[in-house]
Amino acid sequence: MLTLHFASNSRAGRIVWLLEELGLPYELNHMEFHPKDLKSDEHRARHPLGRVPVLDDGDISIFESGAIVEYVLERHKNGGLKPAVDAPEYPAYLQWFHYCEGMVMPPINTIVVQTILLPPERRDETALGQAKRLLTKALAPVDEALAGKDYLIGDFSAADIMLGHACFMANRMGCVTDEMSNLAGYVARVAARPAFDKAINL
Ligand SMILES: N[C@@H](CCC(=O)N[C@@H](CS)C(=O)NCC(=O)O)C(=O)O
Repeated sequence: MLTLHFASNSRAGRIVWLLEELGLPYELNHMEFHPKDLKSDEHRARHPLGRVPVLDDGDISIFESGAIVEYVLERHKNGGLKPAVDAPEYPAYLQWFHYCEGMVMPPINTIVVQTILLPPERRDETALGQAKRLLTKALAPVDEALAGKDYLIGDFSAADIMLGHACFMANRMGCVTDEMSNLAGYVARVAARPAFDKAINL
């Protein structure tokens, strides 16, 4: 049985979304997004930094959302969500899958720190403004790539589970601008998927 260590409004939603899309059974350890749960000895034994998501599969325990997605697809996939290695879409699939944590999440992390996690007296407007500008810049190529496509490589794939989730978060933060009409349509399509809706509302 798969057990997902999860907190609401976090990247752990990507894994719920994935498991729901694949129709795989799983148990949820629903923790609070609070140090009392995430930084407990019990959770630090699963993740050295006390973060989510973490997935247990029998004796195996794995963290890093992208690694978990790849692990589930390779060991438990139930029909797709990834092009074949020799398919023309494969390089773009890899690129957008990794663009998520590599380029889009770093400014999102800063925005979360500067608007939610830090107490108001320690927040820095300059750092916040920089992160918002960086995020808007990082989203521009995604908007361009989506021209004429419903999803990042045409058909829905695990790259959408990674980057689509990040784009949804960016949109919530007001960083998908009016000029990014492809991206706005994409976020709406992502949000309309029942598996995503379940994941985001847990
Ligand atoms: N690159 C990691 C990031 C994990 C991460 O930072 N998770 C956040 C939630 S989105 C977390 O657990 N934060 C708790 C904390 O920083 O204390 C991944 O993709 O899994």
